[in-house]
Order: sequence, then structure tokens, then C-alpha cells
Amino acid sequence: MPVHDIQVTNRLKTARGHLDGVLRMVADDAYCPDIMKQLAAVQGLLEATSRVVFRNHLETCVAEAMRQGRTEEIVDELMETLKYDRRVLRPTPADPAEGSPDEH
Ligand SMILES: [Cu+2]
Repeated sequence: MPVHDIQVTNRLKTARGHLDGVLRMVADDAYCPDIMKQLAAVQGLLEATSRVVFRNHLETCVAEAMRQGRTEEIVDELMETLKYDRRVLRPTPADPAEGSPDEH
């Protein structure tokens, strides 16, 4: 399995584990703000996963398309993708391993 797939799989499994925890909290009638806090953490994990997928896409599919002279096509596709997933461009507190903000 390629290293990016392993990273994505691990992050998704972590998010799933977190989500299972939230389901248990709801079943146990936990305090609402505590549930919201955990949901925000799950969302952060999913956003971080999306960034790994996005970075991998840039390094592989996009780079290859540009080598093949399909720059306009691949850029159009990227612009379309970012319309529904703009969060992929910003770091989230759930993913401090990505480095300081001034690296971007
Ligand atoms: Cu790709």
C-alpha cells in the first residue's frame, strides 16, 4: 500500500474511532457541549485527511497531467474541487504536525 494510502487509512480509522466515541456519548446522554467538542474534533480529523488526499493528488495526478500538457484541464478540475472543499487549504488545530502557519 502506498505511503499516502496508509496515512489516509490511518486517519480515517482514527476519525471512525472518534465517531464511535461520540455515538456512545449520545447513547449515554452526555452533556451537549461535550458532544459538540468531540464532533469538532472528528471534523478536524476528516479535514486533515482531505488535505493528505489533496496533497497526494497534486504530487501525482496533477504533476503528471501537467507533464502531459493537460494543464488547463487539470486546473479547471482543481478549481471545481475547491468549490466544495475549500477547507482543504487551511490547517486545523487537529493536525498540528503540518507545521507553523507561516510555512504556507
Ligand atoms: Cu489524484
